[in-house]
Amino acid sequence: MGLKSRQITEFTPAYDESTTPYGLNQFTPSARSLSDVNSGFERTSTTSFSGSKVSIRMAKTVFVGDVGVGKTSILNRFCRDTFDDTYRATIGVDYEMERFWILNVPFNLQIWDTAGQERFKCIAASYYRGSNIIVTVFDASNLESLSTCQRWMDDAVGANTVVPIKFLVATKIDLVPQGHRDKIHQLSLRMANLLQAEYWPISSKSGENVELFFRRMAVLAFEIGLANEVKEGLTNRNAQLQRESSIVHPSQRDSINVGQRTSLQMSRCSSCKNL
Ligand SMILES: Nc1nc2c(ncn2[C@@H]2O[C@H](COP(=O)(O)OP(=O)(O)OP(=O)(O)O)[C@@H](O)[C@H]2O)c(=O)[nH]1
Ligand SMILES: [Mg+2]
Repeated sequence: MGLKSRQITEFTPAYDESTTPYGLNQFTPSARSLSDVNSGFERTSTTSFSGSKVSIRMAKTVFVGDVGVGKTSILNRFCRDTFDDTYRATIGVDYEMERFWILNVPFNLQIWDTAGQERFKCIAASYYRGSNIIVTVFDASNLESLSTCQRWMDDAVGANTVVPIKFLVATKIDLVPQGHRDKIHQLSLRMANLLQAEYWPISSKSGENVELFFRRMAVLAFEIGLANEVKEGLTNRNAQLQRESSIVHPSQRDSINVGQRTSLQMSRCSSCKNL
């Protein structure tokens, strides 16, 4: 569990707004009105939301990528603000939960950190399902790990029925000499474009861009989740309306059978008054 809750009041933009597939760069009116509903809520407890007007929104995030590229280190930097030079392989999967407050609305980022080692592939892959976000990570100082990103992304996305939000993260950028960074960005952006993913260069060692990247994940997942809720609401409402209009009411049946009794055609029985 993360150490602190995080307030987000400003929408976090993409690292490179000209190339991201997710053009959102400000909160939508739906998010703002949700915020208004929650504004009177006391944020003193992290658990007592049931029965109140606040419901916790959540996104499942899965980190994938080659062995040793730096997935666990990203989480250690963000969740605990620590960095360790010693490599300790992840065994199967690890789990973290981070709580954000986005415009006064509680939002949980559920994070699954999978092992890059081939022998854990099966276990790790069993956690891909139901993801809202897939983060494919590569080591910016080892471009071989960039070439496998498509396979990691395809495997993780393929386990889902709805395409998750996709990120491509170049980590360890502290190891890339300044003069080479542009070249790395160009290659990474090309891959991000191929994967239809948003690109972020970060360093867990220096902390560069780590906080911004997580905030970006949270606001995008929050907004896209909200848009889906609205869409589902509309779809359910349309289906309900369709069901209602396809019900042939006894009084309407009469009017169809006895076509000449036009006076009956608009008549309804007493139980329909409120329809
Ligand atoms: N210089 C530098 N080293 C890093 C960075 N991120 C990770 N490392 C180092 O890279 C090694 C591997 O990092 P991990 O985070 O354990 O890699 P992983 O992707 O989780 O590896 P698996 O769990 O085996 O899949 C460790 O020795 C880290 O200290 C970074 O941003 N900069
Ligand atoms: Mg790891």
